[in-house]
Amino acid sequence: MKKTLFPVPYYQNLFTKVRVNAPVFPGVPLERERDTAERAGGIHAHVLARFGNAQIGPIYLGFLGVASLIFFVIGFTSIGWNMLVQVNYSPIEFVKQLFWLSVDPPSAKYGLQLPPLNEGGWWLFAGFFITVSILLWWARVYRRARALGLGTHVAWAFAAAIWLFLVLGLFRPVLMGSWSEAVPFGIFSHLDWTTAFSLRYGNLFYNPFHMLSIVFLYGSVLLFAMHAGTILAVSRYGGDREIEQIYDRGTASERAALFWRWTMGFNASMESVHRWAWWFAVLTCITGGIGILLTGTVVDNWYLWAVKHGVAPAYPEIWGPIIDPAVAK
Ligand code: 07D
Repeated sequence: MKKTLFPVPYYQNLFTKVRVNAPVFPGVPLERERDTAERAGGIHAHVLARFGNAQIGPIYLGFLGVASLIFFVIGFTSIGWNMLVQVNYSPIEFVKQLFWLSVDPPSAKYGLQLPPLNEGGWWLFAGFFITVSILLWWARVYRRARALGLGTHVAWAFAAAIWLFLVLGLFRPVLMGSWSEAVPFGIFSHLDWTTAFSLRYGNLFYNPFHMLSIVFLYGSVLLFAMHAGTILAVSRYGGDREIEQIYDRGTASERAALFWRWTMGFNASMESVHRWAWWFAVLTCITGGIGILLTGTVVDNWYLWAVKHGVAPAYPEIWGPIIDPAVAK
């Protein structure tokens, strides 16, 4: 027992100097022999214990994971090779210009047709392989969770992010009838696309789903900071053993709860705080996807939409009525 104001068990956490050095633990045995067997490798690295678990691996090498990696490598390297061609195969120029290099979707004249490879075809090619890779990885996350007897919460949170990804690169371009609407693969080019998109549709800040998405994004950050801060603050009482704290009567969880009731009158429980966190993260992408899907399909100018619905005040009509620039002659 450590000598403190209240007797508490001396518990190992990030701040203690005790590090476990034991043979690699392959993980719990599972019902299906194959799930237990397909575990490759595993080593200990002392430095990792400062950030998480000291043991790396074993990693599960299943069909879905290997297939996903193959698709990703094909998609990713097809972007890389295209960029290398753009700098005439010069590795130095590749590094110097990397942030400006881009593989762009086809121009509007192709609509949803298959364009020549050098006119957007490579964008479709890479997008197809990366999308398949992400979907396979999703299936892997789902299947591994089931194999371990877990809930599938991580997979469904990942699905929310995939929803936004598919809206940006597939669903909205298809609804708009043109691949040219999609996001380019490039560092600065995708940033420019984002600004251009916002300007083209009358300032995305007026899109209520962009507003909601920001609320949940910033809300997630706030919840994360509150939860992480709380648990670290009570970890000296064993608060980081969160599951036990749900049913144990002890000082950690109850102090944390009282802290929040003292400071703001309400506390989440050890369990519910994770539901709050899950929903906030997931809703960032769900609301974001709805906002993007509506843009250009249902609403053409978010500023004019906001004025019409009393969200934003109209500018004074000094030079006549304000009309949508997209329909101006
Ligand atoms: C993007 C999708 C899931 C990702 C997956 C991963 C690969 C790997 C690798 C090829 C994150 C896929 C993996 C592809 C392949 C290789 C190497 C999740 C994603 C599955 N905004 N804005 C949001 C703010 C402005 C704009 C969301 C703030 C301007 C557009 C979020 C501000 C303009 C879009 C947000 C601000 C503008 C967004 C993203 C401030 C012009 C979107 C949520 C303070 C710059 C996206 C509804 C997220 C969206 C989006 C925040 C300003 C444009 C809440 C804080 C006014 C076009 N903005 N924004 O989790 O959903 O993304 O909008 O100014 O599309 Mg915005």
